[in-house]
Amino acid sequence: MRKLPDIKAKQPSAAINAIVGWPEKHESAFKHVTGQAVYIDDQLEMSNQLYAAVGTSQIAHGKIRQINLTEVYKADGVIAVVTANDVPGQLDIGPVFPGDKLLAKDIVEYYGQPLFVVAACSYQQACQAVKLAKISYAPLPATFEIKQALEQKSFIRPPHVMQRGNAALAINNAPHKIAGNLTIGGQEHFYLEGQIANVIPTEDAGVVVYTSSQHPSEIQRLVAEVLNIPFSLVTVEVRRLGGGFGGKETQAAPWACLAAILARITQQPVKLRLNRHDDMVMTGKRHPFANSYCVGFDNDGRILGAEFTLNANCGYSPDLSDAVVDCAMLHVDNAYYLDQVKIVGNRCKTHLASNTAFRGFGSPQGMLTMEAAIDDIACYLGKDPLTIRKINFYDESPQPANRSITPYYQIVEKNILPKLVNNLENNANYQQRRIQVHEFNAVNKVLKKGLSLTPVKFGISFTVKHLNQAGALIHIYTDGSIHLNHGGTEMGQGLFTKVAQIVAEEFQVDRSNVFISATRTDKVPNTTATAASSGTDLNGKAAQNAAKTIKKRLTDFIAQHFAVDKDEITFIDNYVKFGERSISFSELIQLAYVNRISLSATGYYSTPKIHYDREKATGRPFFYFANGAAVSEVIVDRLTGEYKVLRVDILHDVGKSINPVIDTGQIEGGFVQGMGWLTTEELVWDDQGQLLTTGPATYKIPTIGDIPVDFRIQLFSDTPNPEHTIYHSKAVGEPPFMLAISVWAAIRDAISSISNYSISPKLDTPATPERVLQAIDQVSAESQAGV
Ligand code: MTE
Ligand code: LUZ
Ligand code: MOS
Repeated sequence: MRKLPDIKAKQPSAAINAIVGWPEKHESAFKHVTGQAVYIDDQLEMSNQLYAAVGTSQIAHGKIRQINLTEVYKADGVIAVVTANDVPGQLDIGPVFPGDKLLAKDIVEYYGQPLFVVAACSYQQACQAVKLAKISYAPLPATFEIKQALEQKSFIRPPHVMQRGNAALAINNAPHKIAGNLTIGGQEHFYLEGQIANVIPTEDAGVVVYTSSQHPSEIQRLVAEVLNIPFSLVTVEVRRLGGGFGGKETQAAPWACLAAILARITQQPVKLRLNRHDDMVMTGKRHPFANSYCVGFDNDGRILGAEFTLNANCGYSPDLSDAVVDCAMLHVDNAYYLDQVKIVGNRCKTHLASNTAFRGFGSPQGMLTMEAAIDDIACYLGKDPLTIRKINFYDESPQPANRSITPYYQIVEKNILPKLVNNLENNANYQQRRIQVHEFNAVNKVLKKGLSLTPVKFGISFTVKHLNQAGALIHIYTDGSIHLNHGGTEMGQGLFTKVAQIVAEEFQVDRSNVFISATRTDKVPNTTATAASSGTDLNGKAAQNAAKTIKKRLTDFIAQHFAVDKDEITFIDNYVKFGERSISFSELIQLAYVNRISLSATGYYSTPKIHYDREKATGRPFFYFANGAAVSEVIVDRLTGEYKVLRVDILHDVGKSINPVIDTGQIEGGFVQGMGWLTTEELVWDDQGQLLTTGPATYKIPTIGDIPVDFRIQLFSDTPNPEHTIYHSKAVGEPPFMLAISVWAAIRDAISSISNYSISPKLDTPATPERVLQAIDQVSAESQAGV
């Protein structure tokens, strides 16, 4: 037992650093760069560790005639082999709707679908054994393309329509109309750490699961269902992910479930890690879309009616596709008021891996379609696209005229975009550079420059209402150190840093006195995936609430113990002051402990105000909107289709920033990842549905050389979130991804210059140099023919 503290008269001196608003570095920054951050494959292994490998379908669609695993069983080091028939509990691991099979049974539906799994004494032995399987199939016709699926009416979930007024009539009555279509490519997540899980069997048929998942509670549920045991016997731990980007929201689960079954059978720890090739082949990606649009507009370019059909390639199973396509539909308006509007969303079933969440969750594919239409209108009317964008913006504040209502009847309140865009237009010298670009293009035959400013309005909240909740747990130990836990997962985005800052701020102690701990289902239960950019909004508030509970107990205790008024008590600079006296935080904790005050508390938060009726497509699905805008300038080689991004100016709104360097990092990373999606990252399948781009040699993500030469990012200052979010901040994880649309639009602008801006080029994505060259050829031919 320690000596009881003396009550000091001394005033606190040490200044608190790194609390809310402080540009503190990522909690693991040093560990990331030095290689000391422990990922699952770095964890110490047990002496009886086993390693798993997955056997997969080698055709895209067919009946399974026979799975002969005799040679697999006999192979060196093999301890156990599991097929669909050996799954002790449920075989279906669909996250929302049934349809995602842990292992194929009777039928295979994509090339690379897991059929069986092997545990062996080494990773190499497991991989070798898998190759010895003899599987025969009766092939069935396979569908890979959206067009084909639409013709066959092959949908994984029913189509959904959102509409207001009579769009067709409004388009028909409009002075002008334009129709177009756009094919949008998918995207591999390319998290640096691949999918992995390590499962350790415990007493009473339970398991401890280490997984690289954005959704520990869902892993807990699915492992329990697959093993047929109560959820309480499954504990899931996630310290950090080496990137998730949505790819580990649902699709980290199969590997944890398979390892769990093997661990159950062998009663040994089993680790399942996919190598890059297998990861790319077996897991789903961003949904490719084939969209069409039709807009009617007046002489100024004001949109009077709009129709959109959004067709997503969902792959073989439902996974999250219903919500992903909803999210595309909810964002097709982007920043623009659409008076008479009809939006159709189709979820096409194909024989490919099941496509899943990816930063933006379908909304980038919706927004891109709208921005294509806007640029087409500008070209048609011979106006600057920025003029058309501005004229169609939602009003700054709801007016009686009501150009503030989204197609789903949520009112856009306090719209800061018009002001933000004006600001960026001036800071980035848009108008002057527009003239310079024209001058440059007039005298350069081979090199053509393009410029574009595009905005982003992104709704924050899970559209499924009950997901908008979070929990936290705080313990203060008797040395005064604070142990922090919450339901969010750290995937590099800086969530743990921000939540620790929030807790340090609440207690007014040094940030270094708040100790971050791994996310665990036995500490904070029933959590939501860390997704939809709401990690900090939800878990930050929950942790703050836990801290407030303890702080209130401490305040009550001081008031009673020292006979002072509660109003006199302040937590400041690692001390608590009351009247003329003060006590250090750690001394207070000691004192509270011996006076039997509980120093542990849970906290909880649920987002207010939101509701959504999906059938009627009306409500307030989003608590608020996040905004930003970007100006991109590109230079395109007319002869080769190659291009370079010369300069990017971003102005992004994060409300009152909890951590400006982490927020800036998210904006940089999101933008560059978006640029990769729209430019260099191309997924290629052969005509049998086998993915050919299975690694960095054939699938090109952006590298340091692709970063814009001149990259200027600013946070829109003095814009606290009008809603009561945590410290009036705004979510930042996904919105900046869509700022990259400006790069694609700038490339189109450069190509259009060849026709003296009379033709709006068709440019599907990714806009690889090949596609850019095709567009150049097409625009040249059409403009020579005088089309
Ligand atoms: N940043 C890093 N470094 N790694 C990631 O995996 N995922 C993105 C974004 N930023 C991701 C990231 C996605 S898809 C989401 S939804 C958010 O982070 C999730 O975290 P948040 O809600 O805490 O912002
Ligand atoms: N939105 C949503 C999301 O409503 N549900 C989700 O699961 C989700 N995941 C990622 C991003 N947005
Ligand atoms: Mo992010 S796509 O919401 O995981």
